Amino acid sequence: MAEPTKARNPEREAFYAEIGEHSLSPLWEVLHDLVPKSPRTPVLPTLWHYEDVRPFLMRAGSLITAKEAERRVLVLRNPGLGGREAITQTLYAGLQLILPGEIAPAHRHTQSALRFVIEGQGAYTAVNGERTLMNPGDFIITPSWTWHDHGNDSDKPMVWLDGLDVPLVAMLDTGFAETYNAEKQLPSRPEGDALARYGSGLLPVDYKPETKTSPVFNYPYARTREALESLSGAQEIDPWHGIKLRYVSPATGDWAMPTMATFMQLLPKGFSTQPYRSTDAMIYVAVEGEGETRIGDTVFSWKPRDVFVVPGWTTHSHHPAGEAVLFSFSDRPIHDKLDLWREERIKH
Ligand code: 1HN
Repeated sequence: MAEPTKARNPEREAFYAEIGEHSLSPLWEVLHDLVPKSPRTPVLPTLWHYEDVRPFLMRAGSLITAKEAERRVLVLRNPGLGGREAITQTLYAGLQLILPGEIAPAHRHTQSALRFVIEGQGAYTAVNGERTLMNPGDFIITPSWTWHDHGNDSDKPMVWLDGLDVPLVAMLDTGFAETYNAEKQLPSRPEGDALARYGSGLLPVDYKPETKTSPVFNYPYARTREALESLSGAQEIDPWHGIKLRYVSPATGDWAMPTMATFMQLLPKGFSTQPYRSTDAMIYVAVEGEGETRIGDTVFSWKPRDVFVVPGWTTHSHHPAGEAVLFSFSDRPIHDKLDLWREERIKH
């Protein structure tokens, strides 16, 4: 800390100890920690290679069933957060495995969840009575307080990344949860209903949003990839982002989820991003291609299915070996809504 520390002497120490007994403390001893000149995060840049984690996931698969576990997930714990179930200060992430024939039983909670599909295809997640089949690269939403269950009717393991606002909801003391009265929900709408109603540049004529979460709950990778492909020949490629798109709610134009921002970006072959930082810590999943990301003094080499974290307000740049596609998410909507979000585009 640049600020001079206040002198401590026995009289002051005795006073602090005495008032401590009365649930009081001297602000002047901690003022500059409470009000830092710029963000000082305990979150550490961290990389999980999928090929290292996958054997542990499969071992978990023979150790416990999805039914007994309720959710068979290996949590991606940020080593800077002292053993908390958190990947950043506000967000949680984990890799969930569901084996052929298994069901992860229905429940609901106030925490919002996103799924980013990593491996396998043909398992489903059901949200408030509508099923969607999961394919690699799909971004799927389980909005706050919606019933959800997952099942794998395919003949291969399915793995996806869960991202939830668990630490945020815990900090706000707003966690509620319920279990459903059956293992799985009976479908009340056909598959593809939400995408047809809300995700085709059209909306039902009298539609009014009832919640702050997008009514589209599966953004299929095939569509996202097609959009990026069409733009890959574009002239203006952002020096800091490459070709970066954000997922939005078609009902509001706002982020797809109230607490989590989600993005997909294409980095053209031979392109490196310029150094950049923003207040929101970012969780990245490599989808296609290989490359390196420099985060402060740390260099991570990634390939498809690897997950890594960029702490908030930490300068980073991406250096793909060839064309690459990255998915990412953060708590940026919260920063935005509280007028706290800042970014810095650095020029070399
Ligand atoms: C949850 O409900 C799921 O529904 C996954 O798949 C991970 C982590 C913390 C709390 C609830 C799921 C979760 C979770």
